[in-house]
Amino acid sequence: MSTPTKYRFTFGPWNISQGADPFGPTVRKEMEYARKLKTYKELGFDGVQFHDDDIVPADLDWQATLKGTAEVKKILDGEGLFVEIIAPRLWEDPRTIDGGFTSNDPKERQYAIDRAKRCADLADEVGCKNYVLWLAREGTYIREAKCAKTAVARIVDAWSAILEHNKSIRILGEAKPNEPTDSAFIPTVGHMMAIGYKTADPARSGVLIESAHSLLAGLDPSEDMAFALYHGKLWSVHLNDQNGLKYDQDKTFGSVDLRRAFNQVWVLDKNGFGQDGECVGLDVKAMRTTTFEDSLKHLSNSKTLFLRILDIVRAVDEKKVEELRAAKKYEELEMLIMDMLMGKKG
Ligand code: XLS
Ligand code: MG
Repeated sequence: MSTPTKYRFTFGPWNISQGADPFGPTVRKEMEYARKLKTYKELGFDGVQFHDDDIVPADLDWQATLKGTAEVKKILDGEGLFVEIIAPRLWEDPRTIDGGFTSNDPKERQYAIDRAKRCADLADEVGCKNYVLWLAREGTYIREAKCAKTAVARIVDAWSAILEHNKSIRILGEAKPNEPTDSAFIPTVGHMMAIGYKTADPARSGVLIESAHSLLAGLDPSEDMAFALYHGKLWSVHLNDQNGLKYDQDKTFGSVDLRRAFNQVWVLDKNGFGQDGECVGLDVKAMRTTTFEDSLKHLSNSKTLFLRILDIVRAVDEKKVEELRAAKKYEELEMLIMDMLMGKKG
C-alpha cells in the first residue's frame, strides 16, 4: 500500500445516551441535540452517522421534513461535519413489531418499504451516499412463525426497491445474528454479502461490519472484515468490543480483548480500508454507571485505543513477519506480536 491511510472517525448521536437498559430507566440527563453535534469536533471526530429520525421525526410531512433537515444540515456545515451514513430506524415503530420487510402483515411491509425509500430521499438532502440497513427485526422467535425462505426473498426485494428508488446511494447491510429477535434471517456478514449479490444492483450493495455482531455469531470480526475487503465490499465499520456470547454490549473498542482489536486494525490497515474515503465508525455505549460529565469518554477512549493500536500495527517489522511466515515459525511470530502489544519496542 502506498501512503498510510489518514483515518476519519464517525459515530451516531445514539452513542451519547441516557443509560437506560431493559431493566431500568434512564440514569443521566439528556444532552441537548445541538450540544451533541458540538461534541464531534471537540472529541476529534470528522463525521456523523444518522438514523432517519436522528435528523427529524419520521412521521413529519415532506415539507416539514425538508425544513427540519435543512436546519440540521446548517448546524453540520457550521461544525464542518459530513454525514457518513444514514439508516432507516425500522425497529421502533408500532408497525414494525413483527419486523419491517418480513412482517406477516402486507400493510406493515409496505410501511417499511415506504419509510426506507423516504430515508433514501433524506440521504440526498444531507449529501450522504452510504445507506445502512440494519435488519433489526427481520427474524423470528420461532421458526414456524414465518417462512424463512420467503423472508429472504422479501429482504432482497426491499433492498432492490430502495436501490431502484434512489440511484445515487449504495446500501451497506449490517448483519447481526440475534437481538432483538431470537433468530435473524440474515445473521452474518457472509449471508449479507450473498444478499447483496442477488439485488437489482450488486455493484451498489455492500456491508458495514460491527465487531460485536460478528462476535455474537461466534465469528472473528477481523476474519469477516478480510472476507468483505477481498470482495471490495467493506464500506464502513462499527468498531466496539464484546465480552463473550451475551447481549450486544457495545463496549469501548479494544477494552475486552486487545489482541482481537489489534487483529481488526491490522486487517483494515494492511488492506487499504479508508483509502477510498471509508470511515472508522464507532458503535459504543457508556457504562450505565457513568455520570453525565463522563458520558463521552467511551467515544474518545475508543478512538484513542484505535490510534494507539494503529501505531503498534505500523511498528511491527514487516520483513520479520514475512521471514517468520515463510519459515512457518508461528510461535515466534506470536511472541513478536505479544511483545509489541506489551510495549516492547521493535
Ligand atoms: C445496531 C446498529 C444500528 C445501525 C444503524 O447495532 O448499530 O444502530 O448501525 O441502523
Ligand atoms: Mg452497529
